[in-house]
Amino acid sequence: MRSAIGLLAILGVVVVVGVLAWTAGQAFAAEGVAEPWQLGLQDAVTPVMHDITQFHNWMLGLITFITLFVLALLLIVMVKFNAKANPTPSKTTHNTTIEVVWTVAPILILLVIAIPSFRLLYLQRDIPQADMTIKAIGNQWYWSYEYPDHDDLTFDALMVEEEDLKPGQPRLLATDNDVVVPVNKTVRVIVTASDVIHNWAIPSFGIKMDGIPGRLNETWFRAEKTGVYYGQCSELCGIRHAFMPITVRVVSEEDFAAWLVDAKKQFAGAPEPTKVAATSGE
Ligand SMILES: [Cu+2]
Repeated sequence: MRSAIGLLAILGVVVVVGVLAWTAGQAFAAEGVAEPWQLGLQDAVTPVMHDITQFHNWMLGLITFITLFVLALLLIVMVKFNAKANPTPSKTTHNTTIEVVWTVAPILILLVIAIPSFRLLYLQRDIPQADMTIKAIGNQWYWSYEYPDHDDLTFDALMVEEEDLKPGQPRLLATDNDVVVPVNKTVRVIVTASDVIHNWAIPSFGIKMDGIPGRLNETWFRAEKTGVYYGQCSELCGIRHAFMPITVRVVSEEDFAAWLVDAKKQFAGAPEPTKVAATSGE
């Protein structure tokens, strides 16, 4: 009986945590940045992240249901069929109906998980007709950005050190130069790296893409709301891995045009973008 109570307590905690995460997911989520003690995912601002959130909530519900169902079965077994309550156990070894059910039911459960899961995967992988492209290059330990559609505008984004933070800038997340993109435009992101593997990740966009030296990876987003959204390098890349954040500022189309004019002037003296070595034919 004591072990039964222990098991019950553990399962109780699992259920409580699950239910808390389920109900509190939206209530605690801040925009573009995680809050202390936040439960659940950050607010979605792209179509992909909306689907990820939906899929996550649906899976959490399903898992909670399965956990409760198994808990109920265990309790029935412990109470009804222990040695005291059931001293002469039945010798039954087969029951065709139950065997069919416990084979078919898991197959159906896997199917209803697989279908939305693959749909989500295709949504992420099939990059729609892009309005513009940006290239993110991971370096130890900062990000470089190129805007190939806007005169190859190029700049670096380094973390703002704690003593230099301006009001409103979150610690370890703000950068000196932000990636600026227009709202409601499909942005293709090409991700690569110059030294080791990095990862360009923004939770509220539902993006997490490896930047691999010598390779170009592609992803996309369409931000539906103006605002500032933060992310971090998500591939362990060396001693300052935790200090190469990503700041994306989503602005109106007019503000984007104005920023472009300024940025082209500000970064005019920046060095030429890193070119992949070409075969010279010599
Ligand atoms: Cu990195």
